[in-house]
Amino acid sequence: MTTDGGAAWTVRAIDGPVPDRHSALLAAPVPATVPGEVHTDLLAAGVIPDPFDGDNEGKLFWIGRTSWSYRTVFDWEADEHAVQELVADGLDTAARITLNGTELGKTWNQHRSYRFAVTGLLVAERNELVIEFASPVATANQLREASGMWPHTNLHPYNAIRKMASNFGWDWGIDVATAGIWRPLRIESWSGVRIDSVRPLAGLDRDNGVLDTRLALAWADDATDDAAITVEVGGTTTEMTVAAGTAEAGVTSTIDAVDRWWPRGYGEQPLYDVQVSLQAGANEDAWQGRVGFRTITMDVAPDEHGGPFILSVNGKPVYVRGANWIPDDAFVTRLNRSTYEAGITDAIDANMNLLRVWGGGIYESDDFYDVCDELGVLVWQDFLFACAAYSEDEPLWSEVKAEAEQAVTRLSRHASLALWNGNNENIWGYVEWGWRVPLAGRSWGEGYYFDLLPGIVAELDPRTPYSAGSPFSYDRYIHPNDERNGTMHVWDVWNQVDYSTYRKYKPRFVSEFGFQGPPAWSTLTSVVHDEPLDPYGEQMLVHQKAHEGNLKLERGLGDHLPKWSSMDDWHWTTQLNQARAVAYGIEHFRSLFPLNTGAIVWQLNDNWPVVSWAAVDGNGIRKPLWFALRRVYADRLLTVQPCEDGLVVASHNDTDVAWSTELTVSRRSTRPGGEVFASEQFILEVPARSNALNEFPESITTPTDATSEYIEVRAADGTTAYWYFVEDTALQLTANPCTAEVTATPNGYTVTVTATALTKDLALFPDRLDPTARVDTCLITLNPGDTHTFHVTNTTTAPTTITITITKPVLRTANDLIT
Ligand code: BMA
Repeated sequence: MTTDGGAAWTVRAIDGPVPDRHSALLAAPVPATVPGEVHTDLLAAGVIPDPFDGDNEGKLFWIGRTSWSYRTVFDWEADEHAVQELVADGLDTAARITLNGTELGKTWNQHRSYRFAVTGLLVAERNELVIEFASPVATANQLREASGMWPHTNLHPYNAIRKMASNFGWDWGIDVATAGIWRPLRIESWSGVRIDSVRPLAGLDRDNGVLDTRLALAWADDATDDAAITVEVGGTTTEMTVAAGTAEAGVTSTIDAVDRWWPRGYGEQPLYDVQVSLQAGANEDAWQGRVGFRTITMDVAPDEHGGPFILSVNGKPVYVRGANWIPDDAFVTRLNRSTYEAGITDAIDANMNLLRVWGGGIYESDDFYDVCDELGVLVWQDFLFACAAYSEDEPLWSEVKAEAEQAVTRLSRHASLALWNGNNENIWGYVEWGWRVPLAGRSWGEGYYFDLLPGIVAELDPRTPYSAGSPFSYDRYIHPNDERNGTMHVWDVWNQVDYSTYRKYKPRFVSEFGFQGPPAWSTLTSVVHDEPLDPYGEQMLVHQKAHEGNLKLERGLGDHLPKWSSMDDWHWTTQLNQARAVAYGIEHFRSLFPLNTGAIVWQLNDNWPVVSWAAVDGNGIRKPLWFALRRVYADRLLTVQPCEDGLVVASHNDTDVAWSTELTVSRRSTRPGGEVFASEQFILEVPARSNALNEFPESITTPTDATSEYIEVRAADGTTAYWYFVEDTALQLTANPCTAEVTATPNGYTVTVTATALTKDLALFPDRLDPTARVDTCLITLNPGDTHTFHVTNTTTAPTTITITITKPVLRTANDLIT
């Protein structure tokens, strides 16, 4: 029934500021890839250099201001079917589609799929399909000029057009404003009836699984045969027949004693194949997908502290340890199942249980949600609105309606889908960012978030909760970013104030907070070639997009770490400060459990090599922040927290098994030898899914000299926590506190470090020697006499070379920033 639309595509420029040296593009097309994008096509054709490199971003702005024409010629062999349609799963963005000279339509929504009738337009043998894309930058500007300005962040009026907002550049994102046929395209030929969409909604009735399979059917004008529909799931087969012309059908299947789907950390992820088949006379169609049986609820009902934000799966509240997810490549057509697996594995290995697909990106491909289903990662899906006011006038309203209906229809089956969220920061923006004056009473998006979108979710995916926005207080008369109610974004830390401010908040749920740091050295230097390298270098600034980013990196040091005096120290200091800042926040939030029910850090990933809030950089290297997240997102976390009377051991046991372990708490010297001034032991008992706050004996919390003493909390099961009475800038740390020994292994080497004095935040950066090398641990604190072994893999660097180079800047400690 499905035929590929064509094999060989080309792309050429139609008009725009094409530089003279590329004027040939106006006349002679270059080969194109479908699905693909014009930037990646020009790159593959050798026309442009890598947009990520150096200062190429600005040099390539002309591409986003140019209109492009994609063309293919394909053979068509007439078949016996009555209907032919051109199906485009995604066009980015302002497109005009013509087949054999007949215009099929014009589109301007990247987030929709389209189906064009082409019956009678196809000819035997040679058919010409042309899709012209108007410049997205010019289109957005024109739309703004025609309809007026709606407030937005960043440079371009991305809110005027339904295209991925961050593709126009963001405070971590390259401005590429690309165009192209970004999702598959094909011709479908059919007769009688076809399955237009399937929504298998999996729910529970006590121990039984109930699958409510909703079908939308499309019928040919001359169809007369009834359709027999069969749904097979979990060993049950359910059949029904519908009369010709029936647009919608529902089939309910029951699976006795179904195995429930759980997020990771709560149980297994059993998935059930669903097979839908349809037979109408001689015509048939089929659909298959997988579902998981579980319930998800969002509880925001007011309590004595304000209003909580609790996601529960199968009735069990989940403490969210999450990260915000942005499109994983500025050129999203380069993403595939294996890149998604790598990204989601980064989340899982850091002990996360939820990813929030942020509203300035895309509805990801099915691969993303399939992997999340399989691995038990909950997905919080934003509708695609971010940091802007959006007109509710036509034609935008109808575009939003169509795209949201399609997205909910496509994604509703996924077991991992935990929440639909109306927008990112737009309610907050309306309340606080000065939009009311420029809007002068015009619409700003409220109708989407409080009316259209919740209506679509209630109709098409009633089993998944809906939230109007993030942040939101679930009460329109309370400030949307109120810490006592619902979700909160903590952004004064990083933008304005020291990270110690995290402890001033008692947020019910933090859905964004974060701190910048540079990518790995090898990632940075693969694209930044300033000589000498400097945070304010020309190419560096291309790779630092945040408003006053460098100033905030510097101010963010507070008195935590000293100011750098070399580029090597800038890099290590800012990476370390990023990791410490975010860890500090999460340790505090978890100590508030059950008042606080989760944290979603901004952001897991990058879409190119850049200085950003990401934990994993654009080349896939895990930054020190990632290792800090792995520690503070562990199932069981021990921290030391200040309280009114001094200090407490705060322990969060986010597992179903009670935590009982012997704790040794000691006050020690930071100096060589690490003299133990006081030490006590007690049994820590933390029930399942609980928090405990234990007081310290006074002998531990009262230092003789605050600048040379620290507290160590060590559990018999190996968990540790540390407390320093002063910041590192005042702490007496020993220079060269450790020695390192290198041993070759089959695919790399190990580095065993032995401490002679307190060694703070030991880190190894093997990418400095070989960009492909990866290391398993980072930010390790060692007492004198302790050893730690780093395992370096994926490198062919000869160990003999390494032996002499395992020193600064490959091996680093906080000590060497202070001493
Ligand atoms: C929040 C996010 C993003 C942004 C981040 C860092 O506002 O929603 O828009 O990238 O802060 O500034």
